[in-house]
Formats: sequence, C-alpha cells, structure tokens
Amino acid sequence: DVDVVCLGESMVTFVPSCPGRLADVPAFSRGIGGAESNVACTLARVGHTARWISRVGADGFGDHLVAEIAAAGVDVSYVRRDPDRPTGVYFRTAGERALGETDGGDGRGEGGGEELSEVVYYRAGSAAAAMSPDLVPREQTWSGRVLHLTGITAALSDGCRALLRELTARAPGRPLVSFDVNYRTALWRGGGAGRLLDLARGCDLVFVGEDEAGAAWGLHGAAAIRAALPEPEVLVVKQGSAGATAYARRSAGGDEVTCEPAPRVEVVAAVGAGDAFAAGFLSGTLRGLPVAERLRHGHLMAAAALTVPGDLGAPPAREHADGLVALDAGAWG
Ligand code: KDG
Repeated sequence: DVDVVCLGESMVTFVPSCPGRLADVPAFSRGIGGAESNVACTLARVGHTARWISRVGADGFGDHLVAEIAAAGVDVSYVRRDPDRPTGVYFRTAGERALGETDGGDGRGEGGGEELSEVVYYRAGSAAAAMSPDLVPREQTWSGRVLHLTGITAALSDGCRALLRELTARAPGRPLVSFDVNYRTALWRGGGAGRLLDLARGCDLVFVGEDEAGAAWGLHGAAAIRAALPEPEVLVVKQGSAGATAYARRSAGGDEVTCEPAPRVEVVAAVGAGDAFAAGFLSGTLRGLPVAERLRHGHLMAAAALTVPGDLGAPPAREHADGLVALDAGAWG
C-alpha cells in the first residue's frame, strides 16, 4: 500500500562539534543516521509514500529516532519498541568542511564507500540487531511496490542475516527488491563480506560502489562487477565523482549500458550521499523514467546530500529536479 518499504537499523548519531579525533573532541551534537531510513526520508521528501520498518529500544533515543523519521513524512507504524534492548548509537567524525575547514572534503561517498575517517558503533545487541524472520512479518515487508534493503543489515546478527536471506529469496508475488551493498568495513572486520554478493544475487535492483566492490569482493571495474553479478535485472555501479553506470537487462538478452556523469559539487560531507542516490534512482524507477533519467535523479539527490554536513540534504522538488534532469549533456558533464 506504499511505494517503498525500507527495512534496517537506524541509530542516533553523535558528531563532534569541533575538528579533531574522537579521542580529543569534548562535545558532540546529536543527529540521526541509518542508510535505509535515509532512503525512506528522501523518497518521502520528493513526494513518494515510504515506510520504514525496524526495531528500536523503549528509550529516549528510540523516541527521538521514530519522531524524526515520522516528521520527514515516513510511515513508522510498523516500527516496534523492544523493552529489553537499547537503540543503537554511533559516533563519527564530521569531515573537515562540515566544521568550516577548507582543506578537507577530499572525496565523495556516492561511490558507495562512504567511509568516514572515524566511526565507532555501539550497536551490538541493539533492538534492531535482534530482528529476525520471526519478529518481522512478511506481510509488512511486502507492503510496498518496492522493498529496499542494504548489506548493513547482513552484518548485524545471525537473525538479521536470516531475515535478509528470506527477503532476497526469489518468491512469487514479492515486490521489486532493491539492495544497496553498503559495505561498511567497521562491521566486517571478521571477514565474510562475500555473503553480500550472494544476497545481491537474489535482488532485482542492486547498487554498489566500484570502490566497495573492490574492497569487499576484489572485483575491479564496472564490467567485472556485472560479470560476477548478472542476476539483478538492473545493476547500478557508482563511480564516485565520475558518475555511475547502469546495466539493465534487455528482454531480448544482453544489457543496455548507460553511463551518466555526476555534477561537480563542493563536498561538505559524503555521508548519506549513497542513500540519496538510491532514493533518486528509485524515484525514477517508480515513475517509469528511462534509465539515464533515473541515474540523473540519483545524482541530483546525492548532490543535495553531499553539500550538507548531515546524512540528509534538501532534495530539489520534483518539478525542479525534472527540469535539471532534462538539461542537455553539456550541463551535466
Ligand atoms: O549511509 C549512511 C549511513 O552509513 C549512516 O547513516 C549510518 O546506517 C549507518 C551505518 O550503519 O553505517
């Protein structure tokens, strides 16, 4: 009954209020983070109906998360509170430009590898990590035209992995399943990231950064990634500031390959850009737009996220975005 259901853990985020290492900074400001809820929030902001499914603690951080995500226009009616487990929390450094320095901001996270200089998670044993096929009913996860998942969930617990395996198994009547690989090195220190490739194989639409495919799977270059991952009907390989390449299977066989450069922006903080890109591409998919336009909508949403310190940018309204997408290639390259 909604356009998109996004399932995954969100956390309260603490970002230093002055430059420096986590070891040195004395004060942090509070925000929220979570790849899947970021996608839901961006989709809601550009006029789609979006639902976020997760579990949070019966604590103040859980209250804050649910309230913020609901305030973005996302349906949170299937979010459950766990009285026995806490809401996850994480700390990250902000990116120097986000703090007013001008010599940092050296990369962009749209490529998928949104690696931040320092990230410390306090999420082991969280309410969301306890998600499992028993706790998350299928009729809820199948309640949208699209179900959006990410590889972060696969790193959280055995139960979360089992849930992702179930949701990425091909089954009659399931919605279109979208998967952002979202390889997070801090979550895969023990190895096992090959599992993300297996999960991606069961999905219909997959987003992966060229950099993260190299780091997680040892696959280098968009063509090599597609060769190793031929199953999804659409595979989008994000190539950072160079843009993105989509492989879309033709009914007659073979792929239609579409490359779209990304607009140049001053990166403030890369965090959240990959999520925004996925939201833009999904928005274009829901609207039945040609692949090139889906990619451009992805780039526009990513640009909005790249130019703010937090996870969520202010995406252009749909009519404005459509106008920008229609500009000729010279304006984009
Ligand atoms: O995509 C941005 C996310 O990395 C951030 O919001 C936190 O979901 C998060 C994670 O697990 O890293």
